[in-house]
Amino acid sequence: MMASWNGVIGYYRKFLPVTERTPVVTLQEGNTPLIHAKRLAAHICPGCELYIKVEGSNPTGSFKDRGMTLAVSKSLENGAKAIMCASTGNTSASAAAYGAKAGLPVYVLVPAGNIALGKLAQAIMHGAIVVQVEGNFDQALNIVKELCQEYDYELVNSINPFRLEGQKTAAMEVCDQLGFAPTYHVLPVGNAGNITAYWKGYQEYFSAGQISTLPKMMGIQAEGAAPLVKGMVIEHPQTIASAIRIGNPASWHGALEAVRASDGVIEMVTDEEILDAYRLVAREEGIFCEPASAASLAGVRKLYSAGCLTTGGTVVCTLTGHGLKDPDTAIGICAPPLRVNATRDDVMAALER
Ligand code: AN7
Repeated sequence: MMASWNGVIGYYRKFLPVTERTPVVTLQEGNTPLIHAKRLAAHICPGCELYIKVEGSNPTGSFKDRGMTLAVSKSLENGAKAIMCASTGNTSASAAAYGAKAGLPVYVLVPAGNIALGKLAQAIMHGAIVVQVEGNFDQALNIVKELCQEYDYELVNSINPFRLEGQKTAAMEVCDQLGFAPTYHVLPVGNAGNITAYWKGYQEYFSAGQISTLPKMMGIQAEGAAPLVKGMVIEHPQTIASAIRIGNPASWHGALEAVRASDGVIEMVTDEEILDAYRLVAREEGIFCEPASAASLAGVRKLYSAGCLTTGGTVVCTLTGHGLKDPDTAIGICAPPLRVNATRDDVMAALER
């Protein structure tokens, strides 16, 4: 795969709505690691085969790149003058990068004070026009929808169907890497596009005869931002996992349908459970993800404890974004390193402490 890898449109073209006339805008996203997480499994789901799909290894550090390559390519094909999105951070970072690559202006609305530092840095650095809105993601998305109807901007949030088309390739990749479909696929849920896209990918691979079983889809929300679990819009969503601080998911129906049709579950975890999993995967597996991503692992732990995961089953967990996006949260939960005089003895004393 490596020598010729040219992004998800290149590799999964026959499953995607592109033609020879589609100008492909790619940063060679996809082909991300699928890691057998034995040490972590011993802590959170002993007896299960746990695999981690490391989506933080995409070009801008999150799974959004799979959808953005499609959405931006189709925007160019359709003659859009600019692209626009609302974002809890990762979509804006990805839109900014792919928009730059396409030579399109990028307009981004983010909730003021509630996006991780690295994501803001990415959006600004790639030259997007970033507007911080005094409100939450759901409010920002409503404004973006209005403006995109009024002007010639292409909306690149996951309500753009091309986003989900691109993101479904992650499910196909998991099957290609494992050689079969997992028993369970667990992922964090915010705006609910990704779980919808994965289910579409699994179903299409099943129809194409590439896999002979389908996984149960397990969606995990943060307790303070769990509209799908609670069955109601959350007016003021709260969680340390800022990426999934969303109270009215756009793909509400798609997510619940994926869970229903696959005989899966939708579950929630507390911020404390998220942070425990966030630290544990970093320490046991050498994988640094962002807090929202760790919700999936916290979910595995909770579902396993509740007896919802069969021993011997294959559990694939998507870690959606890279830990470096949100250094503040990491530094905030770890003890700061000791600082000593530059002498051998002081350094040794520190190591022995
Ligand atoms: C790391 O960037 O909604 O359920 O605006 O960044 O498909 O929304 C991000 C979502 C999970 C949830 N993990 O995925 C945005 C945005 C990470 C994320 C999700 C997001 P969806």
